[in-house]
Amino acid sequence: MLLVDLTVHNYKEKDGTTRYCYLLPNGNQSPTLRLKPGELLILKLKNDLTEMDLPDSGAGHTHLRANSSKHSDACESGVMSATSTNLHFHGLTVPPVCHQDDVLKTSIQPDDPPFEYRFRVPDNEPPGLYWYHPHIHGFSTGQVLGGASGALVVEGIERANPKLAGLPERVFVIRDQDLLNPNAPPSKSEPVVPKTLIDRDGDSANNGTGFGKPAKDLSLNFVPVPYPDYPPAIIRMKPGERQLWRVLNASAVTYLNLAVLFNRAPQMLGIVALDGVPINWNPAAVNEIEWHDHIGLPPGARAEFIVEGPPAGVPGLFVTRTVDTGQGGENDPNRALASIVATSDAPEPQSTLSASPEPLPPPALPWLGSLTPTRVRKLYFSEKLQDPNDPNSATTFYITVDGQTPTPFDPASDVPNIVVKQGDVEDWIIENRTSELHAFHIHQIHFELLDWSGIPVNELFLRDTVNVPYYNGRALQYPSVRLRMDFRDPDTVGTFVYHCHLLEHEDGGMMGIVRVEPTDHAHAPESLLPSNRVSRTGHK
Ligand SMILES: [Cu+2]
Repeated sequence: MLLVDLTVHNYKEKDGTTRYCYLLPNGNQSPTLRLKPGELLILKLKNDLTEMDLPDSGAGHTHLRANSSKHSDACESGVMSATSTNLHFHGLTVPPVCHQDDVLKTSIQPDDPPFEYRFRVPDNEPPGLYWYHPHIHGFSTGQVLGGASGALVVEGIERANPKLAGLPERVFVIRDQDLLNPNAPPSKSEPVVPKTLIDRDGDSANNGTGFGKPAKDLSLNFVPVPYPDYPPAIIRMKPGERQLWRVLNASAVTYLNLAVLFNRAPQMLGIVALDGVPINWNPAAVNEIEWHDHIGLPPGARAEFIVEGPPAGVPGLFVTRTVDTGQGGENDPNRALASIVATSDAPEPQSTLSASPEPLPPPALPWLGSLTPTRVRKLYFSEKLQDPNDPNSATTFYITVDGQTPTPFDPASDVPNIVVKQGDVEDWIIENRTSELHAFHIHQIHFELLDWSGIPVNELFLRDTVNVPYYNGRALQYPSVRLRMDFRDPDTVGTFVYHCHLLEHEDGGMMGIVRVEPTDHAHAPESLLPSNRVSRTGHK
């Protein structure tokens, strides 16, 4: 059992930005939670947020679902304000009910006593990197951009992949934040971006040049790497040492494209898990390690990979390369994250994987990709300027089930956009009708990427967040992904959300509701029946 007392706290920096963090009683920030499959987590969250004249994010409205008396039930209040908070455990297959992983109604206010999250990590949860962050609709961006996020490791990845036995491991959380030096000219070492390529935000037009002002600064485990000079953090390793790096993109809006360079030459990275699931979780997986020289990570996604330290004296660099996010997207240029310094006296990471792991039994359920989907649904991302004649007016963001009327997410309604039956698998085609990338994410479940704009890719591994390519305005068809969605686990029964993981888009309306109905109503726990709005308690 893991007992954690966290306080979510905010304060104003000298530069006027508001920072958020989770504090342990000893003052440590945003701890990495480590849990074994089957282990109980009891996390008490105290809301210590104060009003800081936050910039409006997204929809920006304060929505009171129900009665907002001072000590309203945090399970039912649904209050959405800048000082409300809650937690989402991204990637875990735990039930979408209050005190576990509900974000639709759970809302903790500053006056509330510490709120208890209590759940058992499922016995069959794949070992890997998950994370926690607040998920109050309309206010997620501000809190996550401010730093409210942390890693959660389900231990035992070396039991799924024996090649990892005995490796030292490190967890890297990459966050984004508002630019520290928004008015600084680009570094002198950069080529000058022609004026014609600069968009209205003052960014380079994001045409993949890799240069220009980024939309947000990045930090690596809270060490900021600010524009324009990107002074890197420092990672010390022993020369040639193999380590497992577990990297979380906890950015609110920034896409990453990770690479490790020695003397500027890209090195091979041995991917062993994506989005918390080992890539050899599929019994038919050919490789236990997939070697690539770069790894794309949309906001919310994770990658776990083997890195070898540079030879002694050879300078190493951990970087993110540019991502072409489309005309409507943010500028995500090339930039350094950390220098890798190899010396024989480098300290070892704090944590090492077991040297003689007991192998995990193979998954009990058949591989998702080997099944026939019960049905196929189509959804699409779209955007609309609130004043079509004013390109600077606010944008409304939509994710719409094909055939339904596009409407931004309505927190006052819990009418599902999609109803599925527990036990089913479905294929969802997600189309992008906008000129920027979106990152499709769904709570509670993982999926398999089958097609990329109609071209079969049939990935042999699972994801919970996937990039959807942007529309270039010319092609005859919108770009899309086809996903095999897995609703077999009984823990998925209930009502939860899918959304774009660029949190400005989610806050701005790009979210929908799915309800997973139990196969047999007669045996469903009362609290999970869709008509029941009174007793959504997750535990007693
Ligand atoms: Cu989006």
